[in-house]
Amino acid sequence: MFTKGVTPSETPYDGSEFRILILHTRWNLPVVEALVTGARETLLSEFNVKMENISIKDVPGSYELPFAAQEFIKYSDPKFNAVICIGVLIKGSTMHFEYIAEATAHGIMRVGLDTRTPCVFGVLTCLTDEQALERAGLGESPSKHNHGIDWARCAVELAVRGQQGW
Ligand code: DLZ
Repeated sequence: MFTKGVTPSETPYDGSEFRILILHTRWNLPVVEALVTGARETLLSEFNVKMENISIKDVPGSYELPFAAQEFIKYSDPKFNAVICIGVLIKGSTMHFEYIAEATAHGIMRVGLDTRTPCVFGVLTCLTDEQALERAGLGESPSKHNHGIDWARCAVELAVRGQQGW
């Protein structure tokens, strides 16, 4: 079995001067909280981001993530180097899941492109509760993995490369 998630870059990225926003939902909060913790701890321990430079804000559901990210990016001063949008969508018996997942994914991408601030898509789109738990590192299987770790790595890498001018 290969390692789950993104392999850390061979480049030792330094996040010590970065301001990072972790924007998360309150839907499916126990799972979301584990993902937020995974992302925050990785920013602190792997990239030396300062505690006071990590802002954590919440919104009701995943659908709100793109709009809120756009507003925080627009009005924050000093600006954020990257935003990690975290949510958990779990499929129900209606079409709600499909609409929200697609709108959220496209919305987060658009905010990133429009604002030129890296916006990480940290939204799990799961068919079952068990899938969500596994991907937040809370499941029963040996291959469980907290994807918040990957999202933090992604945010810092994109922020560094943005600063260097790609
Ligand atoms: C309505 C809804 C449903 C059914 N499921 C979820 C979910 O699993 N995860 C999530 O983050 N949000 C869900 N929402 C709420 C929507 O994202 C949104 O908050 C509302 O539709 C109000 O715009």
